Amino acid sequence: MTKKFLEVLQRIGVVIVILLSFTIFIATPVKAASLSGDLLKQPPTEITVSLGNSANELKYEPNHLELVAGKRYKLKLTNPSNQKHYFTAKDFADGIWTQKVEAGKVEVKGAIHEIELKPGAEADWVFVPLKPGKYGLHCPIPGHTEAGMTGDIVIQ
Ligand SMILES: [Cu+2]
Repeated sequence: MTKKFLEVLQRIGVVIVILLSFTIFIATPVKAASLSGDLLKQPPTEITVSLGNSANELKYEPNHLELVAGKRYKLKLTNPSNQKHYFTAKDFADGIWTQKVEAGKVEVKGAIHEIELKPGAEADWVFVPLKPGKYGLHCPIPGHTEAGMTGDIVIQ
């Protein structure tokens, strides 16, 4: 009698564990979906980065960014210099979720790995950092990286 009762209890225990596993399995994607819905309503933190400057120095201003994973950002890129520059940070781009890049009247949705700004151009990159780490940034135009057009982006 007692032995049988214990067996029944064990079976119920197993069923409860299985049910709990299913609940976690099913609940996780739903939670992620509502999280991203909330994120899109979150006003983005704006950060402006200048590619070069009006004195045509080969540098980013600022050249160090600190971001927090899971927050929404609008990175405002500008090029006040008289030559084109790139914002190239491929590993960083792999570690974020890009919502869109806006430039003029155009919005580009989805993953972006590199942005080129011609003289006087502006572009807004809206994204959510996901993967913590320290990532390099550079301008691959010959001579620019060597002249100091580099930076780093930290995701905490
Ligand atoms: Cu450059």
